[in-house]
Amino acid sequence: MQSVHTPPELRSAFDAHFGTPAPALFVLSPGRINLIGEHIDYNNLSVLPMAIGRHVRLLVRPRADARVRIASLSAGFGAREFLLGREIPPYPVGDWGNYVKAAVQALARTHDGLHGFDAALDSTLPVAAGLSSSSALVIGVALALLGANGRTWDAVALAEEMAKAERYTGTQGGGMDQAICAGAVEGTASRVDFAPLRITPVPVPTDWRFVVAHSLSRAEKSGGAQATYNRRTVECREALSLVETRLTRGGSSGRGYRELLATYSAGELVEIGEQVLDGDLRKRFRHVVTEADRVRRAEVALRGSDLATFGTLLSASHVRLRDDYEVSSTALDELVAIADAAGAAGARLTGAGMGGCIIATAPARDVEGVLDHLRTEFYVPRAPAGPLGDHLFLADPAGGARVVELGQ
Ligand code: NG1
Repeated sequence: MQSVHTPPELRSAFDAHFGTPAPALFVLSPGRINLIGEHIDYNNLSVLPMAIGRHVRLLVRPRADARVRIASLSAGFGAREFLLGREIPPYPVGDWGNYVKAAVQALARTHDGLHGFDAALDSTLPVAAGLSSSSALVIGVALALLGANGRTWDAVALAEEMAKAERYTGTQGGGMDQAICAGAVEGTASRVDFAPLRITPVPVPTDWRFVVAHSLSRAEKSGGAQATYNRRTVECREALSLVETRLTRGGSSGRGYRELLATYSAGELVEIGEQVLDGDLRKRFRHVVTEADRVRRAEVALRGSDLATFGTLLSASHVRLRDDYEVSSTALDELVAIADAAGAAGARLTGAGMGGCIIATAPARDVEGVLDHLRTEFYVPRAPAGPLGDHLFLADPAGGARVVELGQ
């Protein structure tokens, strides 16, 4: 039995809500930064995320019945309680409990005879920051349920199942977040390929640093941001279909972006897009095909410890996300500009955008300068509430979600 230090405040919350006996499991489920490959996972194109050492954490006690009770320590979240089953009615749109129900309903459909659990939950990840707190919660709940029932799982299969499951909340997401959360290996980023899902660890050079800086505006996955996100997935499909129709002279080929990129270079596809598409669709298409190419080159740079090339690709990604995909914001652009001017090798928004965080990369010897500039030029004038370390921090490559059995 592995002994582990569980957070005392989480243990107190568990005891206050659920009394004795003590929790039996501790689940740690990481957030992530996406190094590069933004808004292309739902087009089945490869991406390069990295799990970070900030987590959704659950203390869990199995139950003998089908009830799930979960209490969050995060301010304003409260507790949720429902019955496990194959058809679980959702809470109102935007309720955090829907991420819990998403995982539980999906597993109830594929696993017979599951019992529920009681859990206290907290997070060292900022919420709605584009750091995948939602998928960390979904995967964390899945591990809590499987662990409480003594079931085993395969990280890749679970990630695939939970990517579909999370659509219960209304976001038509790709599978990047669930994959990196379930399948990350410490010390590495991962190339994630889709259809079928594959997770290939790529070591991160030990002298590379990744700064995470929050724009102080939330990247809400409900309401307007969710609608924009879902609209982008439709625009990508429309652009693809128009390009394919032209390339096959009206015949329907059923090919995807990946097949197009295997036949044509990104540059050729940009030209084809210019002939076939107008307005927004032309811009969305240009981002997608050039971003896929940047991911491929960024993986080569990462494997070759070539931070200058890697950083240039990150910065180019941000420009396309800002100008073509239109998911940046004034604050995100400002953070990127400050990081660039402070000597970062590259910087870009990470995650879905429309608020949330940027990442900036720099060699270890330069990173203090980047942090200093961000601190003095962005955060000091805005004086955000709470410790600065909640908004500005370094991210190290962490391992995937895990369950620890607690000794009594
Ligand atoms: P975040 O940043 O966690 O909202 C979303 C999607 C990803 C991916 C990115 C953009 C979900 C759960 N996550 O991430 O699949 O499409 O946006 O690259 O939908």
